[in-house]
Amino acid sequence: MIRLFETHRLRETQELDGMWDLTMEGFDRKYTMPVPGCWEQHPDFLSHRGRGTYTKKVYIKRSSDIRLEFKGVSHTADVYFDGKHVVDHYNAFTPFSVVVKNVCEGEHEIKVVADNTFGEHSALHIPNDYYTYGGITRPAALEYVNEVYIENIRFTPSCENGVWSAFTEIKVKNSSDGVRTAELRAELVGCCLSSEAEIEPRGSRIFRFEQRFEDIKPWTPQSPELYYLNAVLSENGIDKDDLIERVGFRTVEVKGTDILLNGERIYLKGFNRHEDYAVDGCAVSFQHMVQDMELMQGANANAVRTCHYPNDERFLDLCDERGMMVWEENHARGLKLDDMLNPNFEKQCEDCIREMIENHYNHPAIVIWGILNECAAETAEGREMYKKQFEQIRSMDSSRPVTSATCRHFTDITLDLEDVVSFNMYSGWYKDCPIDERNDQEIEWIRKSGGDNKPIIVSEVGAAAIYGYRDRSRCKWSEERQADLIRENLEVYMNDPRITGVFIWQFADCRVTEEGEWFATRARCHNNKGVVDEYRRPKMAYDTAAEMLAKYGGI
Ligand code: ADA
Repeated sequence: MIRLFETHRLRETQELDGMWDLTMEGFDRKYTMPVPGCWEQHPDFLSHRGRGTYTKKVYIKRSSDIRLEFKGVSHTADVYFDGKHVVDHYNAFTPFSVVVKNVCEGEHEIKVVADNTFGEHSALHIPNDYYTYGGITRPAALEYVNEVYIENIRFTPSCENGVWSAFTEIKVKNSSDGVRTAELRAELVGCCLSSEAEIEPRGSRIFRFEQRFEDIKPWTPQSPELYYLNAVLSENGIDKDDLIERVGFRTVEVKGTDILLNGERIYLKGFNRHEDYAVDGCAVSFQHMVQDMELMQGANANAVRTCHYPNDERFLDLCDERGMMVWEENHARGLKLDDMLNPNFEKQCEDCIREMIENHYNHPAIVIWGILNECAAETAEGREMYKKQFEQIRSMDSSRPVTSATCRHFTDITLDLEDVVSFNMYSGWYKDCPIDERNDQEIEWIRKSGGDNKPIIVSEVGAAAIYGYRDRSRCKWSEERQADLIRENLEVYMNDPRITGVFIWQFADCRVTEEGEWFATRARCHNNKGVVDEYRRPKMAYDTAAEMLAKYGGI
């Protein structure tokens, strides 16, 4: 399952989930492996870092151009079709696709070489406080595409004096060598659009439409109304391709120190969530995504932060349906300046941001974009990279605010660049200090350092506990102390009118890499700050979080 709704009725799609053959460099036997999935679920590869070659035979039932789409391969993919290299991609967390021209009817082979090794070739996947798995970790599909086809749809809603409008951009690609005339029609909420245009050989054209809508229902966390935008492309009056998008009517803006959704102040309260589940690794199954949603909403969360990378679209679809607001961010965690000066860093970040926004733009649940969690924001060179990435996001999407979670307290020199200031704070865990005093110092510094008159979010707050470790001394690492610290911190942050959101670190325990010496402070080679463990077994802190998130904070 690629998405939670059908994206095509006309274009034929064949999902590539199922068993693929796998050979692993350094291993002399053949394996079969489930896709989507991590190779770490196999007993021979529990902690394997290397290059695995997946192959699958596919039968193409009629000659056609074939579009291959991968929603995520961890962390680098080299893809071959009948032995010919057709595309490569870096980053486990963003989709990529390729069109293979003129494929004849019959049996063909798709080969994917997945690489999860660390080194200079990988500036973002590095030894870290989360695990980089290996494999074809998100769904994949094969599509029969016409030479002229719909590449994507961007939907931008707006509201003026209570009247909703939308700006719809439909990008059509002509992969043939001749000029083609594309006839396009689209339907949304009973309103029909149509247009016709010539497209140059191997070129593309964006069809732009502006519309007003009378009786639509807006998307809100309490009432997440969704609508289908159905685009069909014809040539000479014959329907040849289609694309269905699911959209919501909502606006997000920053006004002084508030974040407004449809003109109303919102208070974001919820969890940081890694895509990691005990036996699934990062290839979290759909039913486990639903379980996570039930548990987070069951704890009165109205928001989730996709720490620290773009998420699986099925989870974002679920957020759209459940009214769970999302802070989605590009892939980066705790990179020092040396890491950011890796020659691959800037392009790998730029590609990740582009792919994140191109693919996730239409999700109404995403209300804010984040970048560069706890990276070198205290340095002049780092500031230039933050500036460039905020500019890239704003050039692609002016409909959402931008932020970055900092831990460079009192030294961060990027607060003036963002729309919303966010900071990570572990008062009582890493530092025993009075929470309220430390909070006052932080906000006073923010206001004097470029963050004046901006919304403030506490993007991380929490403590660790080993599931099942109970201790009446309430010492650190006990479930009792984790619950105490979450209560004490949220009492301060959720009662502070200067703060417009709080994300608990973190929803569930997640695996971390042994490399990079994380083992020393991460018992079990896990980040144990979840309010549930990696099997989603609630700790005492789960109930404390639920109580606090219900008690305080806006909607
Ligand atoms: C940082 C970081 C998180 C996690 C957390 C922790 O704030 O952003 O990814 O590492 O610290 O558990 O200490």
